Amino acid sequence: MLNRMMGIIPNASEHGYQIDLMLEFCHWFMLVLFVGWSAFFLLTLIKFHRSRHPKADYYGVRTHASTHVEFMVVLVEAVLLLGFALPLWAKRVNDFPKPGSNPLVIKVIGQQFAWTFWYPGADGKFGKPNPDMVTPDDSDPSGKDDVVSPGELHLPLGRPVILEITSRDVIHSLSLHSMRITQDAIPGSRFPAWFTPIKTGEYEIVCAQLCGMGHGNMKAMMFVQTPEEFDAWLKQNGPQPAAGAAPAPAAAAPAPAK
Ligand SMILES: [Cu+2]
Repeated sequence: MLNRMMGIIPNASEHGYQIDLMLEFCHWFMLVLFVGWSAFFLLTLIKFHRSRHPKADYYGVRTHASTHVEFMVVLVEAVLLLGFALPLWAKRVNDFPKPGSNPLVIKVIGQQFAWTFWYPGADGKFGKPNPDMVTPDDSDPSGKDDVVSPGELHLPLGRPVILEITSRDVIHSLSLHSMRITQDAIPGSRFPAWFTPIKTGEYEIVCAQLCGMGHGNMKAMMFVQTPEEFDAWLKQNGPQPAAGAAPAPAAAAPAPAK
């Protein structure tokens, strides 16, 4: 409830509800602390006003109540950290989808001020990139079927996705709010992030790291589609048969060995 009041957008990933649960808990806890400390502050203003205590008492507090309250706050924070935050984080960094679960691996390249998404194509292998990092080198055959999609991240519903995130220039941060995923894009490094989309739809992608004058416009779109729609999109954007080529393979010359 508090999450919604704070304007959080609906979750669209498998693990997202756990993060939302933790956020909700955090918000309630902060609300309790805010009300508690504010009441205490007002109480001290009234109770220790100069008109009531013209002479300072240098001895101070004589009960242990505040120690107990502090201990409870530390305890709740420890539960938040050890019970929610660390297990969630451990799952993000340790439990990467096994090859058997057929994860879709996509390279993500950030630059001032755009995102490029690179799919490995049917062979499942990324081609060698040119020095510009966002176009495949023609000399590498495994890059022939790659799909490079500037500004549009298309994902199939229900299939685990591993994003390998890097940057061409300065530090950016890929933020998929609806997937509850944010990962810095750092030049010279490739950081993976994974999630499973569970809701079809169109979502906004933004840069979460102040990266220059155009940072606010560094947006892209994410489309979660049914697997059929996704395959159709990939095919449409993949290598097209050369114009005029015979579609029937029967009479065609044997394909060159790979
Ligand atoms: Cu950026």
